[in-house]
Amino acid sequence: MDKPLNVTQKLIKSHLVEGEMNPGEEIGLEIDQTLTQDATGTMVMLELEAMDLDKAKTELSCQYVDHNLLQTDYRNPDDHVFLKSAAEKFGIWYSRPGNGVSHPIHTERFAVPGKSMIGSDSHTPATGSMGMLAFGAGGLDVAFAIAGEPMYVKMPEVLGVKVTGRLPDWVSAKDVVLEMLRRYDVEGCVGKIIEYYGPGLKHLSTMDRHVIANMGTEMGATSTVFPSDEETRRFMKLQEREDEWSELIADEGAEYDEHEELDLSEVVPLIAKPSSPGNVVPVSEVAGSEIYQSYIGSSANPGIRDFWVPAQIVKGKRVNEDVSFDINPTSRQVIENLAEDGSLMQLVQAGARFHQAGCNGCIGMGQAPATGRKSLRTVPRNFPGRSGTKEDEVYLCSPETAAASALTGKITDPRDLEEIYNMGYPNYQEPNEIIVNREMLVAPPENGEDRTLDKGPNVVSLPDFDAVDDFEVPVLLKMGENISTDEILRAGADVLPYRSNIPEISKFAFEIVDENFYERALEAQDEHGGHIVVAGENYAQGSSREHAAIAPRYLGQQLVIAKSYARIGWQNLVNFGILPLEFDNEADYDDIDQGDTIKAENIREQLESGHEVTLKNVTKGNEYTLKHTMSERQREIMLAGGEINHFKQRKN
Ligand code: MIC
Repeated sequence: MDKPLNVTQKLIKSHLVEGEMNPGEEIGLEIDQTLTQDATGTMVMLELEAMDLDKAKTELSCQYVDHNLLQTDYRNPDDHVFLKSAAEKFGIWYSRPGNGVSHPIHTERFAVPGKSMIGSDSHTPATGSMGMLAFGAGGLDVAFAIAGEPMYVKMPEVLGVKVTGRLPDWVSAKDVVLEMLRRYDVEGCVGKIIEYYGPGLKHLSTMDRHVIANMGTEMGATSTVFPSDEETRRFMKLQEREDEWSELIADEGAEYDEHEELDLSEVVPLIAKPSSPGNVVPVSEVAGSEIYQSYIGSSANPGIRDFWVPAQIVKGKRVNEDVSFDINPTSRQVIENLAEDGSLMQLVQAGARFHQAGCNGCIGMGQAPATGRKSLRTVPRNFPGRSGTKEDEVYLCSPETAAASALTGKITDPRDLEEIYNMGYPNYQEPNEIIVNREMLVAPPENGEDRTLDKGPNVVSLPDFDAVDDFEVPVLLKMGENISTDEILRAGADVLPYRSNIPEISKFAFEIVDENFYERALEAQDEHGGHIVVAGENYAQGSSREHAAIAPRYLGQQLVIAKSYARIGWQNLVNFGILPLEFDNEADYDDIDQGDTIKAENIREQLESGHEVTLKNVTKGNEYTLKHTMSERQREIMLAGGEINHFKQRKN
């Protein structure tokens, strides 16, 4: 008899086109669906153009416009127009600006149990809430998937989390994932897929599972997977898609590489302090601090219940006069349902500032907090400066905690509402019918291949990059642990409009770490032909934005030496020909300083011959033997100067 399989193994096995399912080995997976959002999607469409693609080869691809929604000049709207033309040309669905956040909409409208997907957004694993195998990836990997190529990833280990019990009052799915973050921090699940199973799952709705799968990314996980069970069926029926449901559960006796147990009844209200999602403590530990903002919404708390519960909490009351109570509805569908059930009125009457459906302030596209003030948000991450305010103080919490704190003006454990307002916990019962809205999802035309792309002046084609060669360049930065892509190339309303313009966006590279980085990089490029940077563990964690590799590469970055890397960030470096080397020992990291000159000799031969590279520190007179974990296929990509050059070579 065949070995019993868990859900992750079943999903991988049914999509495996290259390699063996041995943890750590590179495997190739067939991809059924793709998701792109506007802030990364413009680059994906430019990449498809560079690859001369005629039509998407996937079963379904959808381009969402949810990030760059502010229209303070022509740039963002030009991108929207460009994306619609590209969606038509390449045969891709188009979710119009204002329709809402990609991940929950994809889960509601398109996700199908048993299918695979990659998306140019790190939170793509959210659809793992429905028994899908979904990965976040850099734009170029998504472009290749749209072109029908496999996705390559190191075969992950599977961390099985057995869920028991039932959540207490005032505690919700966000607290569950914060509990996981408390245990695993931001790098504890690198190289793993988290699979949830067990009797407790029946008390978690699909949108609760979405919250948990969405933020698995914050632990560095390759993905998160839930089974497709009766709850999935109920959800799909509610979304008028029951016919697309099928069961996908682990076999009796299936095993996991690692084990964890989570008793829902023991979870308490939790909060991640500034400025890392892994900085988790009980809300009670920080209760009492005054806040400036309470912000509800985003892909990390997208369900109707995530607005309904706060609406019940603030109903008939007024939020504190010093609090900006920002409500960011997930989608038009959510707005319609909140209007129908009265929540919208309750929120507005309590003082809510209602924004359009989309990601908005989650990536600093508006709603930046005031200087030195605390902002409580239900969003997935709080890396430094991401909100748009340089020295921000963003806390991540549940909608319950955000609503309670909006009322009192101080960080408040929602359980205290029972005493303060004599209030019982508003338990949400999802109705048997909801309003389903498909109106702003535009289906691709049958034959759009001849459509010309509508490119505004800010949509600039990708620059060409040279193949890797010997160098002698300065170390421009020596950084510490857990440097996020928000620090490498920040978000914010002033930067995001340049996502389709590499020369312009490169001016913001590493600005959070060093304000003068851009000028120093230009100088190093002129004088030495480039530069390198050094970092600690988990380099390039966080978002999937490939701009965090392309912009430094455009400024002459040859290589990064780090203690370790986040998966997507590492892959993006390889895709764009920046060599990702790893320290073999702590002493070498300690030895190397900002300003040192590093020399690489016979680098091509060194790469061809194995997994070690020796570099010389000319300033100190030392040599370092460093490692890399690229597969043979990736070494070829690196030698070609990146994936696009490699693709062109393969075609000729
Ligand atoms: C994020 O949450 O960091 C983002 C903004 O959605 C990113 C994508 C981006 O930078 O455009 C992500 O998660 O990948």
